[in-house]
Amino acid sequence: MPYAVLLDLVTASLSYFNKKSIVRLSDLRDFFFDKAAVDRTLLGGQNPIVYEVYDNSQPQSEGHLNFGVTVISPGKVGSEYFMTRGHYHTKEHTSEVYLGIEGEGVILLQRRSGKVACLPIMKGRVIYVPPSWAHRTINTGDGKFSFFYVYSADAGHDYESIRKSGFAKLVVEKGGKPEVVDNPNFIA
Ligand code: S6P
Ligand code: ZN
Repeated sequence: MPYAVLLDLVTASLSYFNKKSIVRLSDLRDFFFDKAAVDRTLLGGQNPIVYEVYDNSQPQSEGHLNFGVTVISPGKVGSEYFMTRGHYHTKEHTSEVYLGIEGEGVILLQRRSGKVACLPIMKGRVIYVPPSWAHRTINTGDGKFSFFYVYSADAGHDYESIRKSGFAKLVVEKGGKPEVVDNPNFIA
């Protein structure tokens, strides 16, 4: 059935969602560059929430759209800002739209050829993620970074390619500012 939800554009909260995911530092060990820094934090007894996803998940079939809000906490692992795992869609011809709601961040995009793009996201900015581009979002600010997304419900998520090869670029803090640098561990 058709339905409506409210998206609070100040608090970035949805009045309704049917799936909530909480992703902690321990879930992201393979994705951050500085694994020793991840281990130090975990061994110190801390396992912070890096991001949460509030999803309106539809039947996983062609024609449906999933939509929701992702909230990334502020923080860093070594010099690398808190971020999502990032993924290609399993159905590579599917695309996605992001809308910035709160805070500051960037979206890192990458094709399998190694071609990359990096676009800032802030309140009101709409980003189009075309087919075949992997995407990862990164919180480069001091507060929460939240955005709305919508994508094909049957897209699927290929996290393994990113787990193995990483992104060609890292977003790190240098001299108090975000900088996009080459990832020495990237496997083309
Ligand atoms: C799904 C869409 C977002 C992300 C979310 C978390 O296609 O791009 O909902 O799932 O931002 O990122 P990730 O990479 O851990 O799925
Ligand atoms: Zn996606």
